[in-house]
Amino acid sequence: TKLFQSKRVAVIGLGLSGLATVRYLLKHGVKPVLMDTRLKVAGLEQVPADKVDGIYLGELDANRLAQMDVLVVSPGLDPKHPAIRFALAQGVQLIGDVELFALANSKSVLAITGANGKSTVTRLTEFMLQCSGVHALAAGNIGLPILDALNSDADVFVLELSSFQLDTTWSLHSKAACILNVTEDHMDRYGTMAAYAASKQRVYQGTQLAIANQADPLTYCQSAVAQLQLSLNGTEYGVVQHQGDAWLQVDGQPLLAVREMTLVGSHNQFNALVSCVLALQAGASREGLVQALRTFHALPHRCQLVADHQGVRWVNDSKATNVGATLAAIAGLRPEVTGKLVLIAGGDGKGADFTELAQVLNTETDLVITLGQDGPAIAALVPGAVQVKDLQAAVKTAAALVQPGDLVLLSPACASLDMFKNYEDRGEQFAQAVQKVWL
Ligand code: UMA
Ligand code: ADP
Repeated sequence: TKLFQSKRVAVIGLGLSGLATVRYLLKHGVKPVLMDTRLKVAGLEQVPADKVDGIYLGELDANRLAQMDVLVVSPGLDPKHPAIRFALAQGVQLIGDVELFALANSKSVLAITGANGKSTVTRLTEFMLQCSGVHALAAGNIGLPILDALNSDADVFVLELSSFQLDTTWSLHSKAACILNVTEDHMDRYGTMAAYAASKQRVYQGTQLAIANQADPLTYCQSAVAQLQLSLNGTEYGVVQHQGDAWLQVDGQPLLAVREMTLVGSHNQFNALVSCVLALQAGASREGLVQALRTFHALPHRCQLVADHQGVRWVNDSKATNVGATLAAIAGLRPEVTGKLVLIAGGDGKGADFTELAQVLNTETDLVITLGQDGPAIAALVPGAVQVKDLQAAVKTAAALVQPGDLVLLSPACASLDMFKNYEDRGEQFAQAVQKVWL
């Protein structure tokens, strides 16, 4: 931050990470200018107005931005905003909160990105390290702003990084970094898969070990660092037959039986393998890995069982905000369903192409119920799909049709923002609606 003390710094976007950035800069003697495109910003009252160099709400003023030396831009704001582009063309520097973290941090870092599975791998890796007696802390896109994490005395930071955060990061060094998968998401911001994949590739800059997904060439590291391409079929790392059972294999040795893991679905076996490699790289023990895999609590809103009533299971996968996540949830759960699989999907598709869903919806699900802004686009793929006006109606429609052995899965393949506060709100409303149908 000494670098910034004599500079004019603007913090653009005053959400969780923006406010953490303001606290961080103030603590280090930088007096920033604050901006947000919204007219009303929750949490702004926490900012000591007399300590900052002005607060500007509403449409960004290109000339004001051009007078700055550095813009610290929040992940939720597209750096292609015309006012930001104008300032960059005048030579103003663009960074994000992860870059500020990287410039100040001296502890070990593990970096995780991907279209899906980030939060699961981040929490599981943190837990494996903790079970091994290593003081690890998860931060970043998972919720704890990365600059707040700097205040902790953790020895290892396990960072969940979104492509938005990676776009404004240059100096991050990590012991290991992984891209779990690159399936379509955020097309409203990136336009093409190539641009989205290029953003994810930035996680490999400055890492000692790149961890890629063998099944997904877009995750392969393009630069010449040590690289591991993981697959469930691998012999060093994978799932192997041992003592008549399927076991996770780590470093060429069986680690534990897959059925002893609390996480379910083949996508989670892959997540577990990646977490093992990451955690070992930062000092975890094999005993710690085993203990973590046996006791890890699956995160809420990710293929979470919310009710098991009269032989019908209701599963909340509200965090499935893109097509790839919904495909993984269906593939992971279908083998466990003896009766019908009913899918509830739809919401804000963020410009996605849903055609990849068509085949799976027609062959692997028995009924599709759609809602939200892009519900019609999904319904159009499946003859017999039922369109409803809200989540309560979706649950009622499903409840009227299900029989013992059936499973109802909320896995929207879409963001929630057209109808809900966020994906958590959507998942909670689903769980409440499910409880209500039996009253
Ligand atoms: N916004 C404006 N104008 C602004 C700034 C923001 O309208 O000037 C809007 C954004 O479009 C967005 C909202 O405000 O709808 C929040 O944006 P933000 O950048 O202020 O977000 P933060 O509150 O700082 O939260 C961010 C991450 N959010 C985003 O990247 C959108 C959080 O990830 C993260 O947990 C937090 O920092 C702490 O690091 C959430 C997320 O949705 C979970 N991430 C996306 C995803 O996972 O798909 C990328
Ligand atoms: P993220 O933080 O990247 O959104 P989460 O761990 O929260 O990822 O999982 C989100 C959803 O993605 C889950 O609900 C699940 O359906 C799906 N998912 C989880 N892991 C994987 C994976 N390795 N590959 C594909 N889909 C996955």
